[in-house]
Amino acid sequence: MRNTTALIGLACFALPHTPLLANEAPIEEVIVVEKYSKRTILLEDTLSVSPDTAQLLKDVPGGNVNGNGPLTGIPQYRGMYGPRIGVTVNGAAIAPAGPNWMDPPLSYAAPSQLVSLEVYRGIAPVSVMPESIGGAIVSNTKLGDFSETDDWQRTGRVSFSGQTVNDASLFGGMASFANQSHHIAVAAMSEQGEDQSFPEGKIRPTEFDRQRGEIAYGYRRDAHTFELGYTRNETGNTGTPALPMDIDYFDGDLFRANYAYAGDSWSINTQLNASELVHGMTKYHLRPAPQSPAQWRQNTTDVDNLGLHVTAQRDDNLGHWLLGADYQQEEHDGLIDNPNNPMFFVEGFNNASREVVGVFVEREHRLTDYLVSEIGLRVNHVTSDADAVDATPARMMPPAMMLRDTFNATDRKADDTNIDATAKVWWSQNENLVWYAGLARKNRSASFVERYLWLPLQATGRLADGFTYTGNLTLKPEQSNEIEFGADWSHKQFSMSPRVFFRDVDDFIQGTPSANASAVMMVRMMNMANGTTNPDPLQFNNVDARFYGFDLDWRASINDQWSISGLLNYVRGERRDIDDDLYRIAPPNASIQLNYAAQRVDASLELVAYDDQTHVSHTNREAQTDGYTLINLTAAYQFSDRLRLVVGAENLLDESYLDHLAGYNRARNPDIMLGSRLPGTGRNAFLRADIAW
Ligand SMILES: [Cu+2]
Repeated sequence: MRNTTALIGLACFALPHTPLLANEAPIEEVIVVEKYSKRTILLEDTLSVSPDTAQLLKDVPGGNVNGNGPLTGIPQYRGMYGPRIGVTVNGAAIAPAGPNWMDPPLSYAAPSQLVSLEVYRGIAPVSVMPESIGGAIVSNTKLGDFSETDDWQRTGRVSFSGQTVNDASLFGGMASFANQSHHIAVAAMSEQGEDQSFPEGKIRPTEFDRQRGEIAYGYRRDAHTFELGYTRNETGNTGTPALPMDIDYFDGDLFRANYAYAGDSWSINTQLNASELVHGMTKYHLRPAPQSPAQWRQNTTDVDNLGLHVTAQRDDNLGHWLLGADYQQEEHDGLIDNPNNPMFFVEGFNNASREVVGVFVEREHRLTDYLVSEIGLRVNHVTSDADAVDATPARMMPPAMMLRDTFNATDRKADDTNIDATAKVWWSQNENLVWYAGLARKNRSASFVERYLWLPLQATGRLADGFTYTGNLTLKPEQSNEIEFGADWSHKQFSMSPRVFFRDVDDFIQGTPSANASAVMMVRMMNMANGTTNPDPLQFNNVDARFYGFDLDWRASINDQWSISGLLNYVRGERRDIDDDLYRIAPPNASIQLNYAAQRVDASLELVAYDDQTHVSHTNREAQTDGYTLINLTAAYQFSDRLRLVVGAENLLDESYLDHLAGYNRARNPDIMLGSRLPGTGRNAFLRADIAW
């Protein structure tokens, strides 16, 4: 079993503590690319109780999270978020069922279920996944593993946790039976919480409710391994106060099948996945309903995902070749209606589909004992299509009729061929210092929302800026050209990994004031009919953007028990075609942790500081925020091999603050004005017990 020292200091990420040239290691192993190119978070070792896996990204340099609700954290990495960040869950790239990403891909990896989270530092290799222009996150559920003998072995674990800020509780457990050839595991999880508190009241609605079950089977013979897995996800009433509706349900069935062959110099990895996700959301069941019954709305959506990822790796004396191909398909439907009016309907998306076929080759090559390179090339063919749409407004209001008829009369098929290339190099100057440089050109084609949203709606696939949007059938792919530099410096007692990056994105897809007269007129007519004051709509268009900044993590050990570690993040996102900043970019921030780790005890005191965000988007009418400082405290005690208790407090001083990435309040609430930025949560005390056998 895991022992306390493995939990060293609550450091959730694996920093390169050890000197690069271990005495016993042959000189060939001087540079282990894996060590520098990503950060791995083992959730088993983290002491968090958040139900939202994305929150853990704050422990990674460059990482942050855009929060739209308690289960709806959207990863942000170096200023990019949404579909620009590639995410896989057990090998699957999941297109969310919610057109507003109420179920971001990472929400299908629940933190209570023993997940490992690998966050690529900077430029992600082309082999990891297609279209990951902003970065890549790979998560895998850990449900035990094969043992080394023929005898069956049993392992298991249950976790309980509770927290005070929202009276949330969680129960999770897993059991695994394995010998050297077979491996069976089952896992289940149930969690719920009430509305979150902040110093001036409650954030409504932020209740949540989620159940999940998982079963996996693995078979191993010689060099061959087969695995099958199935996950059932049921999310119930869950608030998303930054969005116009709340979650009624998410029902998901996720299947996966893997085959791996590990030969002497060849290895093959095949991952097949399919999922069916069904979703309902409303404007009236969790938040105060609109006064007029005519304005009640519910939206039911679904997506079918199918994916295949195949790689073959050949190792040689100087590195390895990686060849591969992948396929991703998603197909979406969405229907808005009103339970008070059976006549009313809006087909938001009808069979909107997107397909990516990719082939790639990657070479990791040791040029000298001190110089290693990784070169990658990928070609993606992206096609998308959508069927004709209809809606009651389009039968009654001329501008909606015009939008529908134009959409239906246009060729909606789109097809792009995108070529990505990456080149990275690591140079070990001495045993304590490795220099790094990376260069990449990557592309992303428009998402189905950006392309096929035909009526001005607040369905933006992540933005939550309060604007209505329409899509654009003629969007060109985004093309990102990036360069990054850094160093990994590690001494016995001190290590530090800084990176600077600079990225120009041509044809960046961004909402700009709509030039479509019908869309503008439609929004104005709806304002008159409903007494609302929605601004004129935006339309997704190609603009030019730039991202730059730096980030680093560091650690210093004071003695065997005490250490200090920290993060520092700075990113800017700007438009290049006009004088404006990009929307919803993390403010400069830093954290410092004082860690204590002894035989049975782990404790940490953390100081998190966010600066003002004054670089805001005028196009998206984004409000500035002030900086703030939070103090968090955690302690874990290992009673025995079987039992560990964790206690902690987040926002210990009950600081009142505004999280720049939290979005704006869209639900009527006596404690928070409509349209004002959502506050951060107040003091949260938590307790967690892990029992393992
Ligand atoms: Cu939704």
